[in-house]
Order: sequence, then structure tokens, then C-alpha cells
Amino acid sequence: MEEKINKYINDITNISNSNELDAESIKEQYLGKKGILSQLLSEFKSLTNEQKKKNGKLLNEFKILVNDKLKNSGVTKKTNKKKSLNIDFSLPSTFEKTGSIHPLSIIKHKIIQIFENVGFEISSGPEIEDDWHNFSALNMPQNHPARDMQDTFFININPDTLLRTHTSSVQIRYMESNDPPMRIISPGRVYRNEDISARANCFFHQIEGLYIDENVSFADLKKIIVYFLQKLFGEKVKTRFRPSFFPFTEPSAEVDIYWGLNNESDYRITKGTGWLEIMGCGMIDPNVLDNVNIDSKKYSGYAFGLGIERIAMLLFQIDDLRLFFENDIRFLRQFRSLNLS
Ligand code: 2NL
Repeated sequence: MEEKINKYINDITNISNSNELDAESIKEQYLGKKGILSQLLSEFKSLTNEQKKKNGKLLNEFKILVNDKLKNSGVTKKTNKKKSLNIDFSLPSTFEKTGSIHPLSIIKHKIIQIFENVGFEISSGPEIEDDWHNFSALNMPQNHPARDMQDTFFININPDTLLRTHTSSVQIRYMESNDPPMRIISPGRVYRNEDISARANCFFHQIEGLYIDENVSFADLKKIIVYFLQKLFGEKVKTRFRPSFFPFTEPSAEVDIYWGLNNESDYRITKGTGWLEIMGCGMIDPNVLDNVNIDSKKYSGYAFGLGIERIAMLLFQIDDLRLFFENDIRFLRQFRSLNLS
């Protein structure tokens, strides 16, 4: 056996530095299943202990030589690759980190879905507006307090360009270029010049809706609002309409839901009344319809508006508005399990 090994050692030492193709065949010839090393090893098994001592060392030397020969050829690398495929498939897998849907988007889509299910269409429009679409067409005269520089971000004074303060401007644009009947909602970001706090931000998100047709009544408005609040807060929700004022609707109302007075937080957020203001609404002022050339003698309509942040804060029990805009992933990750359905 000793002679045999020495012969192979001699052979492998004499092989000139091989290219990759040679290396492949050398590998097969020496290290393959039925290769030289394998044959030597099975012969080795039947040796006496005394012989094993002598030949073991030599055999090892031979093996190192073969491996050295193959080392720089890339073939041994392939061998390593095969080894690394030797995986334990029963191990638990590692999960890729996935993103999550922003809580405001979750609520927005929920609300959109509710209105889409009863025939409302979505319309959108520019965030940079002019005076007409944001104020004048909505029955807000030149000296109206809501036009105050303190409340509105003006980009330019003459001609007026400003950041829209509500998405009513989108609805004005829609009414100008479409004919009744119409049934739309307009979700979007709006801007107000407010000091930033837990309750206020310089921008927030709104959904406004309107329906215009012949003979639309306040009863229709009440019906759609109650339907919407039942879908959003549950069938058992208790609602009430309080008379209010908006320049663009007459009559106008604010809508409350009964939140309850079960704990300290309920007292705080309902100011001790148990009732929470959720949205505003009303019958579209005939002046607004005339402004967009819709015949106010033939048509009437209702409109409503609500803030998305407010609803998200209630449904997710978030007590600081700023959390929505900081994009702290520790906050956002908490909504990972929620989706848009
Ligand atoms: C609120 C109140 C409201 C409207 C929005 C509207 C739009 C047009 C015509 C008439 Cl184009 N009205 N929108 C009407 C009543 C209330 O929003 O508290 N929003 C957060």
C-alpha cells in the first residue's frame, strides 16, 4: 500500500498547474466517489493497526496534495458551495421585515369604502388653490374671518394663491365641470396656519362629500350620515344632530356620537358629556350652487366634512396628533397587522 500511495503522490506532484477543465477531471479522478482516494481509504480499512500507523500519515499527505492542486482552480470552491447547501430545513425561517400601512391611510380607505359601497365617486384636486375655489365660491365673502392671514397659508397675494384650507375646493371644481346628479367624496390633505400641538397641526386630512340631485332633503342627509357612522363605529352607535353654522350650508349641523363615560379618558375626550363631535354637514347653500352654475331652483344637495386624524385618534386610542407625522417606526409598526379590508 505504501508503494501505491507514493506512486500517486508522485503522479499528482508531477501534474502541471492545471486549468479549470483539467482540475474538474483531476477532482473526479482523485476525489470522486470511485476515485483513487476512496479506493485507498477502503483498502486502508483492512490494514493491521501497525500498518495503519504508517500509511495513515502518507494517505493524509496525499489528500492534502490533491486539495492543494485544486485549491486555485475554483473547483474546490464549488465543493464548498455544495457543502453549504447542506441546510437543516426544519429550522424556523427568518422573516423579512415588511412595511405597514399608515394609520391615516387605513382610516381613509375604510371611510372611502363605506361611501363607495353606496355609489359615491372619488374626486381629487390641487393642494395649491386660488381664492375663488377655496373661499369665494363657497359663499365666504372678502371679509370672512376664515380668510384671515392668521388661518390661511398664502403663497401669493395678487393674484391669490394659497394652500387649500379644506377639500371643498375640490368639490367646487367638480361641480363647475359636471352636471347633476352627482355623488362624490374628496379625501385629501389640507393646510391651516395653526400652532402645532397634541390637538392641532399645520396640515391634516379631510374627507368631504356631497350629493346633488332634484329633491334632495335633510332627511337624505341624516340617512347617509347615520348609515356611515353605523358602518364606522358599529350598528349600535348613538348619534345626534346639533344645529350649527357653516357659510356654505344652510341649514347646517354638527354630528355627535355617544362615546360613553366609562373611564377617566372618556370624561376627558368628551368633556364630561359622553358625546363626541365627529363631523359637520348641511344642505348646500343655494348661493354655492349658483356660483358653479347649477340651477338652485331645480337642484338641491347636501354636503358633509370630517377630519381623518380625529377619527383615527378615536379608533386607535392615540392622544397626540403629532405621532401621525413624525414617522417614528416604533409608532408605525404597531399597525403592521392591519390592512385595508
Ligand atoms: C367640518 C365641516 C363641512 C361641507 C363641509 C361643503 C362643500 C361644498 C358645499 C357645501 Cl362644495 N359644503 N362642505 C359642508 C358642511 C360641513 O365640514 O367640520 N369639517 C371638518
